This record gives sequence, structure tokens and C-alpha cells, in this order.
Amino acid sequence: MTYHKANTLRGEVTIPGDKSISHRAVMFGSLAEGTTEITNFLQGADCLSTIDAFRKMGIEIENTAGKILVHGKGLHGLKAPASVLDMGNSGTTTRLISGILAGQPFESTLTGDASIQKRPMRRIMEPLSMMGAKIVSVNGNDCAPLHITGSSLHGIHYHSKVASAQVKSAVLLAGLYADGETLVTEPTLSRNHTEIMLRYFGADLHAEGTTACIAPGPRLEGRKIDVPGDISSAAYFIAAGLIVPGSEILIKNVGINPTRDGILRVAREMGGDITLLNENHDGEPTADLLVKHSLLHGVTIEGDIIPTLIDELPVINIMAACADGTTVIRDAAELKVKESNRIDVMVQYLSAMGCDITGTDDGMIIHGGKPLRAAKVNSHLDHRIAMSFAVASLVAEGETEIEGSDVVTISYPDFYKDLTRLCTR
Ligand code: SPQ
Repeated sequence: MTYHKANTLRGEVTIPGDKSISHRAVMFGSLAEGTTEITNFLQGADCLSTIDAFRKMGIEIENTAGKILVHGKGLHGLKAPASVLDMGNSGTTTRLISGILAGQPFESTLTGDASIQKRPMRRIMEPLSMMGAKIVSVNGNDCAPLHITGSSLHGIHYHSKVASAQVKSAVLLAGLYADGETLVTEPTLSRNHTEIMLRYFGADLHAEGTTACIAPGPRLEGRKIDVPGDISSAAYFIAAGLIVPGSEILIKNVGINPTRDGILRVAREMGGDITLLNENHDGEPTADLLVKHSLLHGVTIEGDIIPTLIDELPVINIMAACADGTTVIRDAAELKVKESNRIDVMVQYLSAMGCDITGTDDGMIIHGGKPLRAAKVNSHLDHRIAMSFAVASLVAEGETEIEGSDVVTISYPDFYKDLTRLCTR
């Protein structure tokens, strides 16, 4: 697919449902008793992998226009899958489901695409094994395929080395099946959708600071969940609206949970003109975002804010390339173990576009303000890379080609359609 410079961006966009929340709604709905009704579910390939996995374990899930109905069978209602469970490209499905499978009375095997088979699973294998789980990497490389033999589990207090919602969630979900309390402490707080939603379903869970604690077993009950728009998907429109001269766009119904809103804080610190409208604080908070073109300047991004914007760093790189001065990103080594190595890939292609960017062990340094020129980019099977460079193409001179651009189906199937609709060229 090829992309050209945009004149300006104008209009409204409604962002599809949050990927993290959509996954969890299907998973927890499957473990609950009764029906869970999910509206604004993200129909992206990752979340469909989650639906597929639970269907293979005997859960009836209706995916009708506008609504998902999960007919949960309770904490002990899953059946042994007849075949290998395919996680597709989804790290969230792989790691969270492992926590659930660790406590089931059956064996299962998980696999996924080329990207998932390279992502580190030791981070969940270690705590789950400490709880008594039998979980092995079939190829002995600490990656998927994983073979899990369900076992009786013990409560532990796990001190995670990484601030990872996937690690935290895997341990808390296993904790539903343990013989006592399970606690997870992380170095800084990662996204807390699991804690919020498990409590809403009736779990005995409390969280304080960077520690979450769950007690095993009260029955979970089916609920109604209206998924907010995904701030990680909104990020591409925030960046595009800020960097393309003359732009003004309204991004509707965006989740602004404080464990996910780092992009807003950083964009404003860079000088971005973003106004929050129609804020709603019932359950997961949401707002409409009015974004206007702004002259941006470089900033330093490090420390506790990193987990709140980890998936937005590729597109923040694009903003930094267009900003005056230097942006330094530190404490983001996790970027290396996402769908691609997001430090290497961003450095490779932003350099090709004429940006002065250097990769470091845990981030990047960008001397912004040089005009960007079109380049040939490869998505590396990474939706966030494809969408970030589609945004860069809006300000680059010439025709940017993105190979593997259809990977956006992972988290935002209509991304190009929505972006093109707002652009005048
Ligand atoms: O699901 P997956 O493939 O890991 O997706 C990504 C993404 O960019 O969409 C990461 F590559 O998001 C993760 C995120 O980085 C989704 C997630 C979650 O839903 O719990 C948590 C984060 O990962 P982690 O490893 O920090 O827990």
C-alpha cells in the first residue's frame, strides 16, 4: 500500500473498542455464570483469537452485529480443547489464557504466528510454575508453543521484574484457582483493566499501589460491558492531528484510564493542543478528544509514565521526529519484545525517512525538526509499526510504501478507511 502527504485533517472519528478490555470481557465472561453482553467489542484479529480459543473449550459465544453474547459456564466449566489453541498474533491472549489453563483439570497446547513464537514466555512460566503449574515451552526456547498440564495451584506473592499487565493478569487469573491468596507486586503500575473488570464480575480482588491481591474462588457473574474506544488506536489520530498543519479533529469515546493515558500527558507536554470533552467517569473513564495542529517540541519520557504509553511509543516517535529539539525515551526496553523489536524497526525506517534518530538499550534519542521524506517500510508483522508509518507518510515528501500494511486488522481493521476519510490531499 502507498501513502501520500496530506494537506490537512478535518472531521470526526469514532475509535473502535479497546483491545485489552475486549479480550478480558470474553475471558472473564467465559469463566462467569450466566450471560455476558459486550457492546463495542473490538472485531480485530487478536480479539477474535480469544473468542476462538474459548469456543474450543466449550463456551458458546454469539458474535452478532453490534453485540457479543458470552454464555459463561463458571470457573470450572471449561472443557479440554480437542485441538491446539491458536493465539494468532496476540500476546495478551497467550499470556492471560495460560494463567487460566494452569488451573484446569486438563492438558492444552497453545501456539501462534511467527511473531508470537518469538515473544518471551518465561515471564509467565516462572510465576505460574511457582504456583505449581506444569507449563513447558515445546521447543525449549521459553517461547510458544506452550504445553500446559492443569494442576492444583498455591497462592504466592510474586514480585514481577517487569511492569506488565499480561504477567500480572496471568498470575491473578491463576489465583482464582489457587488454595489461598495470590499477590502480585510490579515495579510500576501497568494497565489495571483486569483488576477493575474481575472485581466487577464479583472476584474477591483488591489493589493498592503497585500490588494486587486476589482470593480464590467466589463465583463470577455474567455482566454487561460497553467497551470504550481504544486510546492506543486513538493515538494515531492524535499524532496525525497534531503534526499535519491546519488540522482539527474530534476523536469520540476514547478510554482515558490513568494507566493508559500517558500519550495525552506527553502530547500536551510537547505543546499539543488537546481538549477533553464529554468526560464520563462511570466505570472505565472516557472522553471525546478535540485535537488541533500544534508546533511541538522535544521532551524526555522516562520512569513511571512508560507503562501508560508503551504501545504508543512508535507513534510518539513520529511526533518527536516532527517536533523541534530533542526527545529522549528511556526505561522502555520492553519495546524490544513486542510484535517486533520496536526500537530497531522505528530507528531503521525513521532514519530512512531522514530523521535523526539513534536507538539505545532502553529507548531512543530523536533530534526532531528535519523534514521527512517518503521511504519503503515493512511492518514486520506489527500493526503499530504499520499505523505509525501511515501517520508519518502524511507529512513526508513523496510516496511512502508500507509492505505488510494489512496487519492493521489485528487491532483496527478500518484504520486506513478512517484515516483517509479525514485527509484532504
Ligand atoms: O497482545 P499484544 O500482542 O501483546 O499487544 C500489545 C499491542 O501493541 O497491541 C503489545 F505488543 O499490547 C499489550 C501491551 O503492550 C496489551 C496488554 C494487555 O492487554 O494486557 C499489555 C501490554 O503488554 P505487557 O507485556 O506490558 O503486559
